[in-house]
Amino acid sequence: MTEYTYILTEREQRVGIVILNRPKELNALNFQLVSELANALEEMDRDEAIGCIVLTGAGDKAFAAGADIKEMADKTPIEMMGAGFEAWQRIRKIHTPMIAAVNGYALGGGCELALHCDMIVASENARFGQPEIQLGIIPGAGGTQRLARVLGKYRTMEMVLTGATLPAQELAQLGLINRVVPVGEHLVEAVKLAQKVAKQAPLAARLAKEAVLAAFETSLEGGLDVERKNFFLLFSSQDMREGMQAFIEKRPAEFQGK
Ligand code: CO8
Repeated sequence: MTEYTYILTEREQRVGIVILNRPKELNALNFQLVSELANALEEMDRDEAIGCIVLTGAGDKAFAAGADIKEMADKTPIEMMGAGFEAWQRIRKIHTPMIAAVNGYALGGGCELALHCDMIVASENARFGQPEIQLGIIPGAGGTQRLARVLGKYRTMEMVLTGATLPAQELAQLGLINRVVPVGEHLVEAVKLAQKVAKQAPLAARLAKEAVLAAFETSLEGGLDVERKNFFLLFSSQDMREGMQAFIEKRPAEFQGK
C-alpha cells in the first residue's frame, strides 16, 4: 500500500483501516490530509480483497477536530472550491461500505467525515458538533444536509446555529450512532462490525450501500428505482447463485465478488 504523510493504512483480513494521523493537531483535516484520504479510500475501493473500510483518528483526544483552521484562515472561495472541496467529492463516491470509529472530538469537517461513513461506532467520550458558526462560516462538507436528514430540523438547527457539541450517548438515542462503546474500544468494535460486513457478498454490499444512500439523496421514486435495478442486477452475479445454492445445501456460502 502507498505511504502517506498524514494518514496511516492497515489491513485486518478483509477490512481496510485508515487512520487520520495528526494527533498533536487533533487530526485537523488539512488539504493534503483530505487528498491523501481520498487516494487511500479509492485505492481500497479498487482492492477486491477489501470488503469494508474503517476510518479512525490517531491519539486519544479526537477523531478529527475539523478542517485545519490555520490553513483555511487566508483562503479565497476559489481556493476552497478547488483544493479544499474536490477530495470530499471523491470520498462521497466510495462504493465500499465505510465505518467511522470515533474517539473524542468529531467537530466540523471531522463530524462531516464521520457522516460520510455508512455506520458510526463511538467511544463514550466522543462528542460531535458543527462549531463553524463560531468561526463565521457554516458546515461545508454536507453537515447541514446529512445531520438534518437524521436528526430532523430542530436539533440540527440548534447544533448548526449555536455550535454546541453533543455526546455520543445522546446522538445514539437520536439514531446517528450505531454503537457507543467503552473508551478505547471504538476501533476494536468498529473492526468487528466491519468484519461482519466484509464477509458478505461484496457486490451485494456495494449495491446495498448505493441503494440505502439513494434514500438520502433522491426522491422515493428515484430511490426505489435504484433498489430495483440493483436487486435485478445481482441476479447476474455468481455470488447470488452461490448464496442461494449454499442455503439449499445447508453449507456456508463462499463468495468471490463476481
Ligand atoms: N484546525 C487547526 N488546528 C487545530 C484544530 C483545527 N480545527 N483543532 C485543534 N487544533 C490544534 C490547536 O490549535 C492546538 O495546536 P497548538 O498546540 O499548536 O496550539 C492543538 O490542535 C490542540 O488543540 P487545543 O489546545 O485547542 O486542545 P483543547 O483540548 O484545548 O481543545 C477543541 C479541543 C475544543 C477541539 C479545540 O481544539 C477546538 O475548538 N478546535 C477547533 C474546532 C473547530 O472549530 N472545528 C471546525 C473547523 S471549520 C471546519 O471544519 C469546516 C469544514 C469544511 C469542510 C469543507 C471544506 C471544503
